[in-house]
Parts: sequence; C-alpha cells; structure tokens
Amino acid sequence: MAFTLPDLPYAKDALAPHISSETLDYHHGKHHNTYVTNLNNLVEGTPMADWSLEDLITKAGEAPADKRAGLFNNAAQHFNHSFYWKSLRPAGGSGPDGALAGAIDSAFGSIDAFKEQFTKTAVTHFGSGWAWLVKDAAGSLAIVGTHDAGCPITDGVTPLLTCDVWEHAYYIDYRNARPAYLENYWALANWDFAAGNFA
Ligand code: MN3
Repeated sequence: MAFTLPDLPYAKDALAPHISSETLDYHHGKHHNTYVTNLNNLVEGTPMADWSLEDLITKAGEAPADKRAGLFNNAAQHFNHSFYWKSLRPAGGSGPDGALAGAIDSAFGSIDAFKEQFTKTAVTHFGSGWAWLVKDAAGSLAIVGTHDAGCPITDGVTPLLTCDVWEHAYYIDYRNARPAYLENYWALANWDFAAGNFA
C-alpha cells in the first residue's frame, strides 16, 4: 500500500502570520510530498512495501544495503513531517494543563523553563534537524535534538511535540533568523496534541 501525503489539519493560511501559506506551499506541498514520493519509489515492488512506516524507520538496517539510507531518510522524514503538522495549530489555543503540565513542571521546573530549554536546543542545533519533547518508558520527559531525518522512535521513546529546524521550515518567513521562528513557534504549539501523546 502506497504512502500518501496527509492533508494539513488546518487551512493553509491558518498559521499566519507566524508561518505563512507560502511556507506551507513549499514545506508541505513540495518538501514533504517529495519524501512520500521517494519512499513509495523505494519500496515499490519489494517486500518492504508491506512494512509499516514505523518498521521502515526502526528496521531500515534490515533493508538491502543500497536502499538503507534512502529508506530511513524518506520514511523518517515522512513520519517527522506528519508529526510536525500536528504539533502546530492556529494561534490562540491554551497552554499545557493537567497531567502534562505537571510532568513538565517536575522535569524542567516550569513551563517557561521548558520553553527556554527547548528553544535553546532548537536554536543551537547545528545544521538541519529537529527538536523534540519526548517521554521515556518510565514516563519521564526530556528534550532531544535529532540531526537530519533523525527520529526519536529509534531510541524507543515516545515523541510528544516537535519543531522542524531545517531551513526550509522558516527561510521564506524569517530568512536566517531561526530564533524568531522559535519565538513564533510557541504561539502555534499544539498542547492538546502533546497531551494526547503523553496520555
Ligand atoms: Mn521540513
């Protein structure tokens, strides 16, 4: 079964002015779509066409050697971007509350301290990659950065929220100013999505 590009869970102009519809045209319509197309081309006509997306990411090492890197990169980027679209929602929603807010307080001290630490991870990440809030098997929260297509499910942790820090995520709106993109990210962070993943 072929993989498909998921629709954005909001209108293309719904994240403006923080993230423009032009950015989403390129980021969702071109970048993410290309990962899906590449992934389908790599698995077509092979036994891996029956693998789940999660298996393609966590068991890419079992694929033929000449396909491993391409499979991992395109499968993980499909997962990461699908997760990123859901990590965002139009501005104006509520902050974290309930059990997730309590877990953030105990892991980082406060919501503001969490945001500061996540922002630092995202802004100082060298080159292309992702910043994530994750939960480990014991239920503890942590902030991790992954390089390029890196995806935290390969480390057995549960992602709760992510921010794409590849330049294509912010260059149209913010040029080289990754810190400005991160400031605006907090207006869009989807805490309901994070809470659902935490539960
Ligand atoms: Mn991206």
